[in-house]
Amino acid sequence: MKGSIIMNRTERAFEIACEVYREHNVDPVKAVETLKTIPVSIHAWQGDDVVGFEQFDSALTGGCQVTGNYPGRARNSEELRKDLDAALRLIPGKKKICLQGHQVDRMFPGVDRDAFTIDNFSGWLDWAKQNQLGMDIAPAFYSHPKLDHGFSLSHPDAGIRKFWIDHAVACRHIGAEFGRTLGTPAVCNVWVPDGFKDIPADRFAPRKRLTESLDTVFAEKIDESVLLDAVESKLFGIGVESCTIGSNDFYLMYAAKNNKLICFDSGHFHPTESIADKLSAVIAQQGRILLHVSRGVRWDSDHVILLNDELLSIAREATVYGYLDKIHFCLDYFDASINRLAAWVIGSRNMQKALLIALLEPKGLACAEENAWDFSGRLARLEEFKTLPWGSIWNYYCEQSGMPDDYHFMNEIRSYEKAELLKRG
Ligand code: RNT
Ligand code: ZN
Repeated sequence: MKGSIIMNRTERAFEIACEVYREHNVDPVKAVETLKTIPVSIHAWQGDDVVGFEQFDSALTGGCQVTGNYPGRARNSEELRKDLDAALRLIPGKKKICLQGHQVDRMFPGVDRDAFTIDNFSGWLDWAKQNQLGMDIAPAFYSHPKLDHGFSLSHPDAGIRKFWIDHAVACRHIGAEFGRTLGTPAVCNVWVPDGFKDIPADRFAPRKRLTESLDTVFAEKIDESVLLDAVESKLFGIGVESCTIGSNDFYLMYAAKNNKLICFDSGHFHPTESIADKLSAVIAQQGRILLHVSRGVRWDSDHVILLNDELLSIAREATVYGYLDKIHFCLDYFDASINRLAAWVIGSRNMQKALLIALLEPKGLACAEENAWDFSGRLARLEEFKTLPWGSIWNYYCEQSGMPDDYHFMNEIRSYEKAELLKRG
């Protein structure tokens, strides 16, 4: 770009922004190069409203739900891949796709979730290979008649537990196959909706059963070069307000003892509790973290993520200490009241913007003031960082990646909506 005679506006703004950052001892080119290497796993379930493609009417059996009826929900895996293709054209950077265990490509007579194999997901595998995408997976412990009274892995009945254990094992095998074929490990995340609406008489027995079920699910050792296991906690959900069996304390202990990834979902904690502070706490002592990046609003945990303080602090804490390789980013929200591609694109771009802002932070300056106990100076510094010209670096990055900037991407989404989504019944 330096050698070219005429620079366009984006390039001119980028050059000026680079001057400002260099004054702060930050190399924006390096920040962009790092950003390009951070995989963000995009949650396929925004596209089908977490309904899955098993072709039986399972949506109302509970455990996980979406609100809204915006036209264009993907009704099968081909439609979903088509929608993802269109969304991915508007999301810069390195991407993976995360599937729920019921977003099958095809069904076979008599084969239920407990016996799914890679053959149920072969279309996904071919597509991922063609598009050089990594894949992640999460067993779907909801929207199925075997979710009885809202219980799966911690259900008192051994037969029901076995069904869900087998589903989780099936998903681990499918994940391992994704990992092997695509050359990047698949993250397989276990989240169960089990819990009580009202105050239980016995919190211990279901937690003991959940521990035992998880031990069985993870009994088979699978090489971490192809599969990484994660477990996800939650404070409460609709219908399980009084007790969630898989609480944060439960899974934090489980992950630490069994060397699994703990999954922190930003919508799964008390509203004043931020997951950003948890990252250094876990990594200072042990391993790795899966982030489910989401946004809680009152009792819902799944709104499209915004470029707000919460997201900025998560990205900051994930990037600035040099342990980025220990953090896995997966988006997890579903809004069926807006265009689903817009939901994907806006949220994914916000994730990437937050990461870029974090990578551009003149960390050394604030740290020097902190180390000298100059907390007033540190405060002034951190506030100053907020007005640094990261937007010019972002626009340049989009242009370099052949993507429209934030001002223009909705045009593409509107055309796709007209050409494709509005035609779906
Ligand atoms: C639910 C959990 C879980 C789900 C997905 C669809 O509260 O966050 O991760 O969002 O399984
Ligand atoms: Zn989640």
